[in-house]
Amino acid sequence: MGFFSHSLATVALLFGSAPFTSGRSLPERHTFIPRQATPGFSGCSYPSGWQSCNSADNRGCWVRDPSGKEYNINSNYEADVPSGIERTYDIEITEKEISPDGVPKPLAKLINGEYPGQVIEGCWGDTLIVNVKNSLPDNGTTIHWHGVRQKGSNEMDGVNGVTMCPTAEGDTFTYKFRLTQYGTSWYHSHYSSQYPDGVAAPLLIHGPNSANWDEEWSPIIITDWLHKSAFEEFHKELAGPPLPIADSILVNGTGRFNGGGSYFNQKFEAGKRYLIRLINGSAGTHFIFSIDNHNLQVIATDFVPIRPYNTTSLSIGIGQRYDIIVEAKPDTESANGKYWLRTEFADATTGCNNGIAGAGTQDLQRTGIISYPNATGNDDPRSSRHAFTVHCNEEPGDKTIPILPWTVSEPQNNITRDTYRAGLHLGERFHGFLRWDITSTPMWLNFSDPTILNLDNTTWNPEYAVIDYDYKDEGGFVYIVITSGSIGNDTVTKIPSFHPIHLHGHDVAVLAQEPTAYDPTTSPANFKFTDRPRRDVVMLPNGGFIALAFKPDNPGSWLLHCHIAWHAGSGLALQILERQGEIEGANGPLDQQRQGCQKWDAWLATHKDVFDPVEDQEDSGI
Ligand SMILES: *[C@@H]1O[C@H](CO)[C@@H](O)[C@H](O)[C@H]1NC(C)=O
Ligand SMILES: *[C@@H]1O[C@H](CO)[C@@H](O)[C@H](O)[C@H]1NC(C)=O
Ligand SMILES: *[C@@H]1O[C@H](CO)[C@@H](O)[C@H](O)[C@H]1NC(C)=O
Ligand SMILES: *[C@@H]1O[C@H](CO)[C@@H](O)[C@H](O)[C@H]1NC(C)=O
Ligand SMILES: *[C@@H]1O[C@H](CO)[C@@H](O)[C@H](O)[C@H]1NC(C)=O
Ligand SMILES: *[C@@H]1O[C@H](CO)[C@@H](O)[C@H](O)[C@H]1NC(C)=O
Ligand SMILES: *[C@@H]1O[C@H](CO)[C@@H](O)[C@H](O)[C@H]1NC(C)=O
Ligand SMILES: *[C@@H]1O[C@H](CO)[C@@H](O)[C@H](O)[C@H]1NC(C)=O
Ligand SMILES: *[C@@H]1O[C@H](CO)[C@@H](O)[C@H](O)[C@H]1NC(C)=O
Ligand SMILES: [Cu+2]
Repeated sequence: MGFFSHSLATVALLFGSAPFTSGRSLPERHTFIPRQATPGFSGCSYPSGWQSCNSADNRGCWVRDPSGKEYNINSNYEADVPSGIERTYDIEITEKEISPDGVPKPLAKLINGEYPGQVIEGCWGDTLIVNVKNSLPDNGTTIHWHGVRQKGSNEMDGVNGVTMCPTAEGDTFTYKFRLTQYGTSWYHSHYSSQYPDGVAAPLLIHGPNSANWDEEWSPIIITDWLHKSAFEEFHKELAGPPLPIADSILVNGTGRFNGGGSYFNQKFEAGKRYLIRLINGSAGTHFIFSIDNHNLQVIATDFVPIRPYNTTSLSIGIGQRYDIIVEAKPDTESANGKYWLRTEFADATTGCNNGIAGAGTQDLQRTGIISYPNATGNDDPRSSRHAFTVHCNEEPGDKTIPILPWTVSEPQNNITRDTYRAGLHLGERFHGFLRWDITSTPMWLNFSDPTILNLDNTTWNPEYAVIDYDYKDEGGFVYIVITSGSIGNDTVTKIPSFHPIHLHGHDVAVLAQEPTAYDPTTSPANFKFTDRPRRDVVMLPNGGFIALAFKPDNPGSWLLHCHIAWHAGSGLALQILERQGEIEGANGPLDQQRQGCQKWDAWLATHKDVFDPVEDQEDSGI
């Protein structure tokens, strides 16, 4: 529903006694900006006297406090956030058979019984409280809130072996954190190969946008989908080739396989501008999104609003999000009022990950249908594809400029020390197999022994891949260089590939993203420092390198990993241990972690037949 169709309800809410569905009455607050009816979400709520300034013609404005101060698209959300409410959700992880593409998957692991799981919605400035109950018979679980800054709440980051033990069967973990950013993201399990089996859902934080729109869609997760268990498929990553390969593509939980299943369906009305939020929730596949005959106006990369730019196709890496606005304007090229929505992926010839059976076949690329009111019959769209090349490169860095760019200063750290090689580590088997890594050794965590309960340590098990980052907030930026494969005279050979690199607890500015080999002496001279793209997942080009900058302002142990589930499981991850001495003071108490670990250990002790860590662990744990 658009803003205007809601405006009567908005007025009623502003002047009535604002109902608030969490069951608590908050008479001192007003509820406004109600959006589409996601269960459990009743609109945004700010203190009495605050006014919404958001409308179809002014999406840049959000709220105005009684003094007239605006929170808008130009507000520095890193420093100043409106005063939201506490919002509580309950979710349960269960196992159930589903058939999203017509083929049954027996042991899908689901959030509240659905794939994708329910949208968790909040508003800029809110605090989310999410009770996550694990009802899986054979697995622990954790939930990671992808891209959420978690400033001062590292213990809510949801990474087993790092910030908590897995939540045991029957146990509940309560995540609580502040939403200082706004925009589109997702939440997913960080327990081994669990998210590709279904534990993933959109996370939507309402706030201003950098261009105007009339109506919005609920966020859509685009993903590759496996008919078999992802835990089973992961074996291929270790023992292959052949490597893990998905069976179909799902758009918002709908897909087709061998003529069965169905297309994603949505409607457009001429002249309306639609806000569409795209999330790449794949395990191994990079997609190019397009809609025949329509332009895409891109307004955000991950949680970062950008200066709008137009394109006909959008390359989205795993874990990345793009918010786009599409203006509906049917033309005579489609005689039956319907247009294809396409999610294409590159085949092996491009050097991209070839994650889906039948890559390049047309049927797989056409995954959705956009219909106009005059659409007729049950026939397929007759529209034709925009001309564009399929590749897995990032959108060009000179296009994705943040509304509030950072100006990156000299690094505090020694970038020679902090240059990491991501690749398939040749010459040595780790836990029985060749593996992907990014430090000297693949990550291998003990679920029962999270980093966060070892904060007195001065030395670390090398398999925890802990890197000490003891830098001061006031000292400016810290840089990280990541190369795809080994470089120069490295003694260890690592095989290069594309990797979507995700850092927890931070956004990173991209100082360089090059397809050419890194040279420690000459490459840094070409780093760029102004108007740089900023996000939380950055594509590392095959055989090239990226240089990233972040602010060391968030004490905690933050995972940095490849978001291809198979590579992360293999070991391609490290921990940025930021300001170790301040972690306990800056974050909340760890009682929940200690209790959760006791329950996990008790579950393990009685479930050795299901999972014996000594006998059965085969992946990094994440
Ligand atoms: C998780 O559950 C799957 C079955 O769905 C099983 O194959 C796998 O071994 C379990 N893994 C762990 C680490 O608990
Ligand atoms: C995605 O699927 C959900 C559940 O079926 C539905 O409520 C929602 O409207 C869909 N979103 C879009 C954009 O189609
Ligand atoms: C998702 O990311 C993967 C890996 O980067 C990529 O292969 C796939 O094409 C992406 N999907 C979309 C819809 O862009
Ligand atoms: C980009 O697309 C939007 C929405 O379709 C349109 O209003 C705008 O004029 C376009 N901008 C350019 C530079 O073409
Ligand atoms: C639907 O409307 C568009 C213009 O609004 C027109 O170009 C198209 O031919 C119409 N299609 C049908 C089936 O009437
Ligand atoms: C930076 O780190 C490298 C590699 O660890 C080391 O050889 C070099 O001496 C360091 N430079 C400075 C200025 O500390
Ligand atoms: C994992 O850590 C726990 C707790 O420190 C310890 O008891 C257990 O022996 C460790 N497991 C392995 C396989 O090292
Ligand atoms: C913490 O230090 C102890 C003692 O040196 C060591 O045994 C343990 O492995 C360390 N923990 C981690 C997670 O590295
Ligand atoms: C590799 O080592 C050789 C011999 O020591 C040296 O001449 C060359 O500069 C080194 N190359 C790089 C890229 O460091
Ligand atoms: Cu990877």
